[in-house]
Parts: sequence; C-alpha cells; structure tokens
Amino acid sequence: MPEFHTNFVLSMIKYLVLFTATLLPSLLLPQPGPVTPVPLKNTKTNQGFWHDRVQLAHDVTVPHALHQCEESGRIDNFAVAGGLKKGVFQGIRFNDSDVFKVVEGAAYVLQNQYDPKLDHYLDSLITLFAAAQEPDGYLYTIRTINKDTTGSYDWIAGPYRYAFENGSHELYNVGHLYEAAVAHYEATGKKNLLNVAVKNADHLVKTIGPNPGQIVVVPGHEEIESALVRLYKVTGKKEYLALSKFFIDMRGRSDKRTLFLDEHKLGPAYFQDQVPFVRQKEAVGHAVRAQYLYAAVADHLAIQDDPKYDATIDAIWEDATFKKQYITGGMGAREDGEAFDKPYVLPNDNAYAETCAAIANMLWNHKMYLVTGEAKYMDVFERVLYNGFLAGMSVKGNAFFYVNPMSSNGINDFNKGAGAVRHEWFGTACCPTNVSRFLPSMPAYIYAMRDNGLVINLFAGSETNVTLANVPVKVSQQTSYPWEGNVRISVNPEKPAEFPLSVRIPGWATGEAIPGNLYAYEDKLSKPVTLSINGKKSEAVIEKGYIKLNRKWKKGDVVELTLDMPVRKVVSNENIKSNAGKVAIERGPVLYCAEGHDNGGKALTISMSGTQDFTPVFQKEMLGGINVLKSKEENVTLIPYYAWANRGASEMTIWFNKKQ
Ligand code: FUB
Ligand code: ZN
Repeated sequence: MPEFHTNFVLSMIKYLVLFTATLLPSLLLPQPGPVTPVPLKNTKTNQGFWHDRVQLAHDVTVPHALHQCEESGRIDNFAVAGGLKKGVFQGIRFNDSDVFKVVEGAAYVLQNQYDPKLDHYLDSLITLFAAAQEPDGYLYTIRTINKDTTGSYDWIAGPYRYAFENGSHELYNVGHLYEAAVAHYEATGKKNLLNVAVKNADHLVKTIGPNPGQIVVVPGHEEIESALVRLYKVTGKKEYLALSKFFIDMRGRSDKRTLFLDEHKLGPAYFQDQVPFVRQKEAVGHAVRAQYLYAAVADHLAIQDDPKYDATIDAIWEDATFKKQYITGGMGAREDGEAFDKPYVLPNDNAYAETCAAIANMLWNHKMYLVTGEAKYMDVFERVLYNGFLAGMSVKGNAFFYVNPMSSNGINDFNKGAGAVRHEWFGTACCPTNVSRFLPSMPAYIYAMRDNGLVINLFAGSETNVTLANVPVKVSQQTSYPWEGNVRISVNPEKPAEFPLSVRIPGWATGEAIPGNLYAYEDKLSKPVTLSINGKKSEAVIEKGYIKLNRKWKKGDVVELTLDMPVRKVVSNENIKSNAGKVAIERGPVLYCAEGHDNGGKALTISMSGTQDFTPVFQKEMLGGINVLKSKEENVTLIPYYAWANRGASEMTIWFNKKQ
C-alpha cells in the first residue's frame, strides 16, 4: 500500500476509535435529572435594581451597540460580501461575531418587550446576513470579500477554508450567529435568521468530521460548541449535537495544530488544545475561550451524563473557582494571552479580568447549576453578576470596561487606550457586545424548575408564569435587593396546587463569601434568615443552599424572607500574595471600593482598622441609586465596585491595608 494510503487508513481508524470511544458510552447512559430553565419570555422584571437595567438594555445599551456596529462598518461588511454594496472589509476578522451578538441581545430585548421598529430593523440586518452567505452555507465576510486578493489577506484568500481556524474565528463567528438565530426565533417565531444558521450548520456537518473527505478542525475560539447544542434543541437535528461533541473530543488531537502562531507562548493550551479534554485538569489559557468550552461541556452533561466529562469539569471548576478567581468573580488575571495565570496569582492593579470572561464565568456556572441543581454555582453566578460583570458597563449603559482592575491610580491606561475610565466602544468590541447580549437576558436566570416545582435563584422584582403540577401559576417577587435583604414572594396558582417552591439562600447570608476558601468573611456572624408564610412565622430550614417549601399553594399566598445584611470584612486566602494583610468590604452580594472622588482624591492609601464600622446610606440620586457605606470614625466613604469610574478617572481600590 502506498504510504499516503496507509496513513490515511490509519488516521481514519484512529478517528473512528476515538469517535466510538467518546460518543458511544454517553449514548447508552441514562438521562440525568437536570434543572429546567424557565424561558426568558415567561419572566418579566417589573421593579427595582434589575428592572432598571433590563430597561436600560432596551433604551440604551442595545441601540448604542447597533449604532456602533453601523458606524464601524461591521454591518457594511455583510452588504459588501453579499454584493449589495461596493467596498472593502472593515475591521478585524471576528467583527461578524459582534453584529450577531448584538442581534442576540436585541432578540432578548424583543422577548422582554416587543418593539416593532426593532423587529423590522433586525429583519433588514438578516437580509444582509443571508446575502453574505455563500451558496453552500459558508459565512465569513472577511474571506468572502477577500477571496481573490493576496497580500495581508493571504491566509484568508488561500483555497482552504478553516485551515487557519485556530486564528481565524470562522467557527466562533457562526457560533454567535446560531445563538442569535435561536434567540430571534424564540422572540419572533420567524425563521429568517434560523434558516441562515441552519444552512451554515448543515454546511459544517458536511465539511467537518471523522469521515473520509471531511476535515478535522478544533475551533480556535470556542463558542460554537454551546451554540450547536442550542441549535439542536430548536431543530432536533442530532448531527449538531454530535458535531459539538466532536469539537470537544478532538481537542488535543487535531492535525492542524502546526498552523498555530504562538504569540502568547502558551502553546496550544492558549485555546485548550494541549491534550484531549478529558485529560485536562486545570483552567488554562485564554479565559473566555476556556470558559466557553467548559460551559459547552456542561451543556452536554445536561443532556446526557458522561462520567469522564463530569470528573474533568468538576476538577477544572474547582481549580478556577478555588484558586484563580478574583473577588469580583473576574477570571483571567494575565493580560498576555488574556489568560488564566497560575493558582493564586491575582494581581490587583494590573488585573486583566476581561468583561467577557466574567460573562463566560456566569454562563458556565449557570449551566453547571442546570446539570446539578447545586446552589454553589448560583453563588458564584451572583457574585459575578453584581460585581465583575456589572462593572463592565457604565451606570448609563453606554460605556464599557474591557479590562477590570481591582485598583487604579486613576492615571494608567488599563482600558485599551480609553485611559482609566470606560469607553463607548473598542476596535475589538467583544465586551460591549457581550454586555449587550447578557444584560437583556438577565431575567432568564431568576427562576428555574426542578422536581416539578419552582426555584427562585435570584432576588429581583419580577413575575414569572409557569405550569406546575399541571396548573398555571404566577409567581412574583417584590424586593429592594441588593440594597436590603427583604423579599416578598406572591404565589398565585389558577387553582390550589401542591408543588415545591425553593428559594436559594445566598452563601453570603449564611457566612460563606464564596464556595471554597479563596475569600472568607473575617467574622462568621450573621443573623439567621427569617421566613413567614401568609404572615405566620415559619422555621427557615436551609438545606444545601435552599429553603424548600412543599405545600398546597392557593391564590394570594405570600412568603416573606428577610436576610440580614451586615457590612462584612473579607480576607483572602494567604496564598494570594497581592492581598496579604488586606481586607475588602462587602454588604450582601455587593462588593465595595473606595474611589478618590468621595475621599479627598485618595483611595489607595486608605487603611482599615479592625473596629471600623460602616453604615449604609441610600443615595437615590447618586450613580443610578446606590447604598454608600460611610464610616464615621475615619471619614471614609465606599461605593459599590460596579459603580466606580462613572464620574471621571480617579484612584480606586477594593483591597485596603489593615491598620496595625
Ligand atoms: O477573540 C475574540 C474575543 O476578542 C475574545 O473572546 C476576547 O478575549 C478578545 O480577544
Ligand atoms: Zn471581551
């Protein structure tokens, strides 16, 4: 047999064995009993902290991002690729993804509150996407526009699509297309965008895989793995699920790794391609790529159990959460490679903690929660939500941090040329567009369904409509959270019905700052949670992070909860050298910082005495309405970390030296 032929046959056998070894066992295993998310459409925010922000997404953030996509030529790229306009490709090779991400966000906006103008505008964009798509389904505007050119576009103009996938983002871009398509279909019932996504995914199914004539590719920037699962869920096309799994299982095995340009000196670990996924043990490499991969693994586990995936993802989650996470929930300490650093290496002033990595952390943890029902994942989610994520956007919703340091001298430019403040947009606009898609989707994370009952995971003024024990039920919450710990839950089944209502009691309310021992409250004190049902005091039994109330509910039932919200001092694990001898301040889920604006221009030199006491004072007109913390004895004022840098550049710190 000629050598070429032998190699070909051998590699086919290799792929067949790998494919059978990884895919088959999972097909034979029973389904796990996961939590079911409550669809976004069922839940509406109606008052308070999150309602204001969901409204902001509709009024400001999403329109702003769409406008920026127009101004920067991102939308024109589709028109040019589709031959509807003359021009050149503008921007960076992953610019298509930004447009898809904002369309996804716009689709959530429509789900929250229908807006015919926005709906029509999206249709006009979808016409451009369809025009830019090549006849066989391929969609990547930079290549379509530059097919026949040479020079700086050589790597794109070459004959092989996906040949440079570990740098090109071809698959990353269309991953975001699929997510947008599903969200748009769910919002409008229209298939115009879904059809573009399906045509592209069908092209991928044909092109990539273990069969003769197909190519083996590992996505250089994960994202499509989760997106394919999502597309499978609306289309029922099992081949999408299989391709997603193929992408996960081929990590560390691709033949195309030689093309990788190792500018960050992380090797293939930069995109989690160092060894097969099930042999990976730590969170490594680019923090967004990594967490999108881990989120996709959780997607698969929610559909089909797989002990190897399970063990691997648990080990990686513990490594990331227990050793590599900022107090904000930020991930990826290293600027070089936008990557995870070694355990406990979490510098403060030059922290990277990309906004996208915070969002990825939430997505990953929520998906882990859906697989397991464990409160610890929602504890991490909540920490990121109020801190690492929310800091990524301005209180007005139209300026963004790409990088999120834990301290700043107010001078050094850490934010990609924007200085020490947020910027309205970036050349690489991954963060503003990720905020645009996450913010309006927030109501989807408030509730879930489990054991034929409803779970309240987040406190937010809202109402959800679900069917429990075959009875339509409306459940609503009224709350001043996160400023106060009072929550009033109304349960209104159409007719009396028995089902469990579970309420997550955040770790912070029972003395645990974060799962693991990376950060801890200096004192363990907090008053027990109080609970009443229809005005009658009831014992608040917290089991594994939840109070579970199983009873026959009737119209007008009211559950009231009070969580004590003292101001707490937080200390770090002693292995984090950058926080040695320092303390941070939190109240409820909100992490505080000192900003020069409130403290005579200085923040970095503020130190805390052991007895220093803070009083929360609500300031309605300040920074969108916040509780500031005031300390009489030292004349120190703290504001929520998420609200810093909204009044111009200034010194800021989260961690304070302890006074000796
Ligand atoms: O590569 C696409 C996105 O741009 C990444 O997720 C971000 O980290 C930024 O590099
Ligand atoms: Zn980003």
